[in-house]
This record gives sequence, structure tokens and C-alpha cells, in this order.
Amino acid sequence: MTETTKQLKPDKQQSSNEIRMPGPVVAICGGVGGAKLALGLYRILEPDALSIIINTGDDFEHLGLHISPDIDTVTYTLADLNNKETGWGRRDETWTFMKSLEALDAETWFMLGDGDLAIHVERSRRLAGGESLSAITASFARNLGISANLLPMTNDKFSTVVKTKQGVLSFQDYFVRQQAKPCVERIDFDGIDSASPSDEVLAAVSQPNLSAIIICPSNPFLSIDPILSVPGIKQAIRASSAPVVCISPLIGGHAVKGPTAKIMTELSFPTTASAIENHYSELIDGLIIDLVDRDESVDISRPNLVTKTLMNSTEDREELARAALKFAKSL
Ligand code: FO1
Repeated sequence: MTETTKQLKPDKQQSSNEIRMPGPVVAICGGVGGAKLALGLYRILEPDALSIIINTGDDFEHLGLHISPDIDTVTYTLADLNNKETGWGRRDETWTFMKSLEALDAETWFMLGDGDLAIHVERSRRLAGGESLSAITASFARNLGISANLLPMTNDKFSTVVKTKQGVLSFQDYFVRQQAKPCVERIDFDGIDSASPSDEVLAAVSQPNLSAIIICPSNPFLSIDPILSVPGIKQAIRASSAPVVCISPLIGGHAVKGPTAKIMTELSFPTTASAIENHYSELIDGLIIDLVDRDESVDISRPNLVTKTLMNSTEDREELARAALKFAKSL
């Protein structure tokens, strides 16, 4: 076989002013919103200083492939391969595979780009060969030049299931096929009783010199709760000596992207910063809210930081990451 040229490893685009944390940092992250802050942390911290615990509740079997959307969003984001318009998948995609599927009258509601397809096919092959999701994820990260530890929350089956007025829907059916339109009544996690955290997740959270645990601004119900619901993860976080800081995913009562505010309303949660604080009340030491929510600061009982949390540019991502780590150090 001709030696294919190895994918050039983009050396980590290091931010000029790296921040020296006394110890490693753990980020808890779901999809698009969380991945933005994860990138900010990645760019300002030293190589290997960052471990990212990633939601796998969105994973599903589709066209015979095992798809791990949040793992892929974080992987592509840190490898600078991500599609910045959609927030998911790769940029500069081609869609020959989807066009061919359509001609076969196959399912095309879940868009798989030709480049993106490689990760799903290779992951599925290696899972079928008995490798763990953690080992495969670490191997992909290494091959794509990522010097952070990408940690699936569990290697076990764990699926977010959305109970709506239209019946019980798998996550991707609700989120993509139905465009998150159905009214949510309850969110359940299949596999919650039998899943266990990966060894790497427990090791990351129990590092003796851990300097901060950052809950990224992902959807609390769809992206962060699945991670905290894996038996043992919440306990491990509480046992950690590191300060736990959450960045609210709401700005002015709305989510930056996605159905967070809609779901909060449907689950009759007020779309306020203090509702976010209460949601994580067993875990967090501090909360970061946006400038527009400054007035809500008085309703928050824990230490809180009011700063810009909207991340449009790379600098915004780095700035918020720096602010979060500095705030964590002050707790
Ligand atoms: N989201 C969509 O709204 N439409 C899609 O067709 C779609 C395809 C897709 C393919 C790969 C992948 O990793 C993610 C994809 N997503 C798509 C996003 C995905 O549903 C969400 O990113 C997460 O599950 C929620 O954060």
C-alpha cells in the first residue's frame, strides 16, 4: 500500500500569553457552547494540563455506525477542523456520501460529511474490535495533534432519552430530526444504573494537585447532567479539593445557541442565573455570569464573577478561560 502522507499535525496554536496554573485543570463539557470554552482553556494552558470530560449521552447508532457527536465537536474544535457555522462536523466538507445515500432512499436526516464519515467508520470498526471509546478517542486526539486529554464520561452504554408530549424520543431524534420542537416533559438517562465512569475520568478528577474544575457553558440538562449522572462522577468531583466553577449557559435569559432556555421553560425552570446556581448547588463553589445579567448577581448566594461570557472570537474564548481560572484561584 502506498505510504499515505501522515496528516500534518497542526502544532497547537499556542496563545501568546499562556497562563501558569499551579496544577492541571479539568473541564466538563458537552457540545458546541462547551467546546468554545474548552478551546479557550486549551489555548492558554500548557500542553497536557487540560483534561476534558465529555458527554456521551448524545451517542447513537446510525446507519450501522456509532456516532459520538459531543466527542467529535470537541475533537474537531481543538484540532481546528470544526465547522464554525454549524458548530458540529468538519469545515470544507463535501457531501457525496449523503447524495449517494439519498439515491438509495436511505436515511438522510442526520448529515454526515465525507470527511466526518472517516471518524465514525474508524470509531465503529475499533469499537467492534473491542477497543474502549476512551482509547479510541485518545488515539484520534493524538493523531490530530491535540495535546489535551479528551475523556468520554463513560465507556458504557448511556443514552439521553427525551420524554415529550409526542412520546419518548432518542436524543438525536428529538434534537435533529424534530429540531428540538417537541415540548419536553422529562429527560431520562438509559444505562444510568449500570454505567460507570471511565478510569481516566476518575483519575483526572482525583489528581492531588488539580487546580480547577470548570463546568463549561453547555446545556445543563442535555449536556452536563448526563455527565454528572454517571454514578460516581458527582461524588468524585465533590471529593476533589479543586474549586468548581460554572459558567452560566444563559445570557439575558437566553441560551447563546440551542434549546436550553426553551427546555428550562418547558421544565418550569426560571431562565435565571440563580436557577443555574441551584441546579448545580451540590457541586459549585462559584458562578460566572454575563455582564447583561449583572443585576442577578445579588440573587446568587455563592461567590460570583460578572464578566463577558459571549464568545465570538478566539480572543473571547481565551479571555473567558483566563477569567474563569483566575476566579477559581480566588476561591
Ligand atoms: N446537528 C444537526 O442539527 N443536524 C445534523 O444533521 C447534524 C449532524 C451531525 C453529524 C455529526 C456530529 O458529530 C454532529 C451532528 N449534529 C447535527 C450535531 C449534533 O446533533 C449535536 O451537536 C449534539 O448531539 C448536541 O450537542
